[in-house]
Amino acid sequence: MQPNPTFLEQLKQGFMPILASEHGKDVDHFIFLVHVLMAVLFVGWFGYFLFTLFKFRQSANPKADYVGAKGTFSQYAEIAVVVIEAILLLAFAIPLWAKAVEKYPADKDATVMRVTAEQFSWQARYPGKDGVFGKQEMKLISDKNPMGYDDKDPAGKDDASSPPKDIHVPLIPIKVDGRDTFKPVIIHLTSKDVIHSFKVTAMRMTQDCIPGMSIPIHFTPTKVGKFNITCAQLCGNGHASMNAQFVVDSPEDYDKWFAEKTVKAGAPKVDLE
Ligand SMILES: [Cu+2]
Repeated sequence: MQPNPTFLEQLKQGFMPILASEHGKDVDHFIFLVHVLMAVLFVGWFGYFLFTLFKFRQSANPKADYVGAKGTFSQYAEIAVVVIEAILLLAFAIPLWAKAVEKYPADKDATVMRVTAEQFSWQARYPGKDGVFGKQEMKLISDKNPMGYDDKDPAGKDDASSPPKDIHVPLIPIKVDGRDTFKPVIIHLTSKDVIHSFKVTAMRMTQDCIPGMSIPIHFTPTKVGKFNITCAQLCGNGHASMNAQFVVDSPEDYDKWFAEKTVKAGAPKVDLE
């Protein structure tokens, strides 16, 4: 399904973490370019440093020069660095960001879910077969119903919650404009308490979860597997224990997991650890 990686792609993958999302290769390409620039700067400036140590050594310059160096090379080098950084920003970083923002998939073409962060766990909610989440009301919020879901809303009857820290999505092959790809995933992120940050390195994805806000992210997984979720925002004493699993399943495994592990929204709430 995927073309064989070129030598350059293999080289890039060699020092990058496992990649399991479609847009991730653009992120990796960008990180690679930034590292190339950093390598050139490291070697270049270090060479320049050695050159000045040698050229301006005391034995060759017994008397201080009160005017100082008049060469313009370092100024040109600085301008070149600024120009290259501008190119990285304008030609690579901004288009990459624009692509993610503009090509937002429609709900009907995606796996949609909600993930709620809390000290110190994550919980996913799925809309069920109808693809619609149950209504939420501020006045319904209680200890047993922290997100204020309306139990009487028919759209919410088939909503389901997964066990804490266990989040699954199916890997569904689709065709877009004749090209083989997979069904995108949309996750609406929020938090019950403080600011957390949902990070799945394999998906090249990080987004803060902010109390009172629902922030959507989208990406296209490309591999089945278990990937780490980490909290990328220092959120309290248990911050380091917020690691969890983001599992990309084959559609069959996903259906099996969904039937066995998730709890219907109407049933007693799954206790968060
Ligand atoms: Cu956290």
